[in-house]
Amino acid sequence: SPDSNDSSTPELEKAGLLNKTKIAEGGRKLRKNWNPSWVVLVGNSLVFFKDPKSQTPSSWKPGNSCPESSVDLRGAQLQWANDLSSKKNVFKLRTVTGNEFLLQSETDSLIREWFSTIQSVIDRLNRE
Ligand code: I3P
Repeated sequence: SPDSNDSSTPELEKAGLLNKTKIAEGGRKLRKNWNPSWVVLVGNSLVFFKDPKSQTPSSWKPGNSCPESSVDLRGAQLQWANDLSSKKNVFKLRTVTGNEFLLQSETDSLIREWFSTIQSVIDRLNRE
């Protein structure tokens, strides 16, 4: 399309369902609370939405797809973290502000794709 290189329209890199828990906020440890999350990697951000399957029909109204939270990937760190959970296929994302998230999928190939795609965005931002 003619607008595909418009720098004001960040490129959608990836979207899908992952299990997510936040484990630290500003460096302070939080109690784990795993939940399915619709995760969207767009531009320099990872954006979290409520699991569409857990939403009521009324929450499908246009304009109600408000993100739960958004993570700036600039300066973020990504590492495999199977030692931090009894679940398999877990990685940790740490932001410069000291927020930490675990992301997980039962599907090996899927979690590897997410890891490498997020890492490539972090690497790109580090080169800027
Ligand atoms: C936690 C819950 C989490 C688990 C966590 C438990 O218990 O079972 O799923 O993390 O383990 O403490 P609660 O619901 O009572 O808070 P994983 O599934 O990632 O293992 P942890 O304390 O060893 O992190």
